[in-house]
Amino acid sequence: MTEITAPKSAVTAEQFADEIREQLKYTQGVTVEQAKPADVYVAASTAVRRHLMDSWFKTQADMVNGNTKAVGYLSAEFLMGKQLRNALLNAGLTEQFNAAVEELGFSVQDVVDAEHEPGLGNGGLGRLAACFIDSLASLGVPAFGYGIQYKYGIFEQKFDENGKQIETPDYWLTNEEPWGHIDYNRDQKVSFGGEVVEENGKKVWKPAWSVRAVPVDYMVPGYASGRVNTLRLWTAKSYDEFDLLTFNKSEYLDAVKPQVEAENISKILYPEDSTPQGKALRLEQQYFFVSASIHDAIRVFYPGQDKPDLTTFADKITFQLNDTHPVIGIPELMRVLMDEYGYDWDTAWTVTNKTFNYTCHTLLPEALEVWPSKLIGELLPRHLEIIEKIQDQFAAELKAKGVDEATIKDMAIYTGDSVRMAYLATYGGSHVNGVAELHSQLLKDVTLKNFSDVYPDKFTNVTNGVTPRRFVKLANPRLSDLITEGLGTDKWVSDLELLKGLEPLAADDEFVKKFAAVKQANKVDFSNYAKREYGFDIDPNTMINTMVKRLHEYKRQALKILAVIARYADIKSGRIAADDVMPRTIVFGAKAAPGYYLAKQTIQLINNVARVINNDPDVKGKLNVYFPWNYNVRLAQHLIPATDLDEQISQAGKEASGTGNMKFALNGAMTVGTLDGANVEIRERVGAENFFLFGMTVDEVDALYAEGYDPRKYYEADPRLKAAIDMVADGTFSNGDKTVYEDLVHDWLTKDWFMTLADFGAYTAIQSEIEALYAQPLEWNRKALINVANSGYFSSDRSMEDYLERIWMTGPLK
Ligand code: GPV
Repeated sequence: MTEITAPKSAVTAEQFADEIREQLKYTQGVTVEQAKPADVYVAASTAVRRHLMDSWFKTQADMVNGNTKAVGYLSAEFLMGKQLRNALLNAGLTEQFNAAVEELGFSVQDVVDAEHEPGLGNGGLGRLAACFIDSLASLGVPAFGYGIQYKYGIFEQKFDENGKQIETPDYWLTNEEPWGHIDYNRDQKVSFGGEVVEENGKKVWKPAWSVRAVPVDYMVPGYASGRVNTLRLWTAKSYDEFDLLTFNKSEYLDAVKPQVEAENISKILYPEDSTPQGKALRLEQQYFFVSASIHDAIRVFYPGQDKPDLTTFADKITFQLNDTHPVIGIPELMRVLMDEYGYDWDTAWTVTNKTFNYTCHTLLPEALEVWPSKLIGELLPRHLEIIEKIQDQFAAELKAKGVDEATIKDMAIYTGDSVRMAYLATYGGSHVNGVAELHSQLLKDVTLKNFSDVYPDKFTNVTNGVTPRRFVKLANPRLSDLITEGLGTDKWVSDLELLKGLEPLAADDEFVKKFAAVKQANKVDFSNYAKREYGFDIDPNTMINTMVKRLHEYKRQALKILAVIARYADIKSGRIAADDVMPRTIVFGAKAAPGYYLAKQTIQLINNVARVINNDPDVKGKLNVYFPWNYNVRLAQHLIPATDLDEQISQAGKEASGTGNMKFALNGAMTVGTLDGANVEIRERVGAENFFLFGMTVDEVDALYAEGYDPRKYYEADPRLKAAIDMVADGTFSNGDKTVYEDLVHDWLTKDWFMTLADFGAYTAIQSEIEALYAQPLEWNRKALINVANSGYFSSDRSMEDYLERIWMTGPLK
């Protein structure tokens, strides 16, 4: 007997169909006959939202009335993915929805496809925030996600006829968006500029301009918890719809200017990943959402109180700073406590220090935000004063602790010229965490070493995780059913460590064959999807070998594409007989930051390698390369369950964690990877014999730098590597034009900052091991199943439990 615990609403399919009809008729004003799939999508979404409403109210009431500290997850990005299926799952309405939609004469697929994914994040950091709020709701922990409702999310990626990336705006709000509820009556005023004056011995900030922050609320339904939390995304509106005086002079364009300027603040998501973009608008965005969120939390937790006792603030809510983007919240809370509520500095500092915690997501020093003091002074003059005072206090504290002058200078939060946001976050909050064991260790040993020496107790680790609801249950229904069958229960969806119970089944050939059949069926599905969406002809009987993530030098897509070129040359030159080649389909997915030149060249190269290889009869059926454009959450949900082999090949010591690696392991892909980020922990858990490890370690990388790295040596020493690079240089992938990849090749041969060439030998060497195993499907699938069985740790539910215990010191609502 299989135990089924998934939420199931008592509503029948007929009732749900009636609710959709009502919505269509009374809210949207269309008949069922007139309705398009997009209308039904809006109606069904609104209906599900209504089913969640009572739980949403109850969760808010229990949070405010009870004594459970809430979590405020402050994040510039929430990469949510589509909402409908997830909401249906958590409301227990999936079957009713499917039946109702058919009864109304629509195809379920068409209705689900009508949803436009909100791309309000760049990559791992934004998706992590989405997984975390899903887990908090599922654990029943009261929480707010606080961020920005960008009008334009991450750009839509296209490729031109030369294979170059083209960025086009993502018009995600052009159609009705049923999930976000705009709440004009819970707005906040956010001010900028102006000056600070003294009035009766008190500092008073006289800002020059203000914008209206209006919340747009998204429900965050928990799975089987009965709880629904809130994601509150702020949108910027102008206070002066238009300037009447100007308008009377009929200078129409000038009249609407203030409105345009105010609304610019929440207009676009900066498309950078791991590199700060030093723009005034970005700082405005950061302050905008953080200031509104802090005031919102005071409104929520001290309802109707003119003189709230804010010394208890840190007992009401704990703010997690998702990287440095929201760190301006530290001086903002100081300012609010002192200037708006009259507390003294020390009281304000104690509260602020207790309220904030900081998660660092990088090891790249260039990714830690540093703002010019001048800019902060112009936009937020009072905050700059507070930061200066924090610096004075900090320096005195260090001195008292016996830290030497040089080190105090090295650690400066405020240098005079600039403000280092990571240092401000580390000093201003209670805890700092990295996102995988190795990363947290390197933060202590290298990136924030001085801080860790002085404040060792602040530092901790929480290894990232991913939500099993979206990335297993929704993305991979076949595997989900098989897991439930194997375990005799579906409880694993909210207790992922139960997957461990699958391990004995890896010895059962019949079960392993069922597991293999699931993967094969998923590959067929993906092949059909890729045909429909992209026009690709992917052979589902080949190994699907995937590399999906942002395009970045440190992630080393170049290593993969050079290995593909080398393999192509092996076959072309007859060094390997075509018949001896294990057929592979390589799938890339990656967006490059629009200003990141080498990353964009790499995209162009991948597209052109794909064009040449896919059109070459000599390698037909043996090697194919596809690059579906616009990689996003939706594509991830289709591609990950169909992947046999996943690439996690960053240079050791550069990837903070990675979360794609976790999604693939949970969906029964094998990983080829370096000892970097969370790969280390994945390998520890699934077993070294079930993971394809290659490449230099962090220590080996450091040693090679120290001795002086010369990429050309590797080029000269390895004929296959040389041949591959020469093909890029000689125009093989650019119709004979040698200039197209000149800069890329030059970089490889003279700099190669992330040692792609040095790891090429090890990377190509492990391919024969991979292919030998793939030639034995039963053994391959056995190992892949062992990966699934041992990846339960990588649930974001576990990450949230770690944060609750180590950092937030709170728990589920009673
Ligand atoms: I800093 N990350 C990101 O997506 N954007 C950023 O701006 C920064 C970090 C990523 C890291 O690169 C990943 O290793 C990590 O898994 C992810 O954040 C979530 O922690």
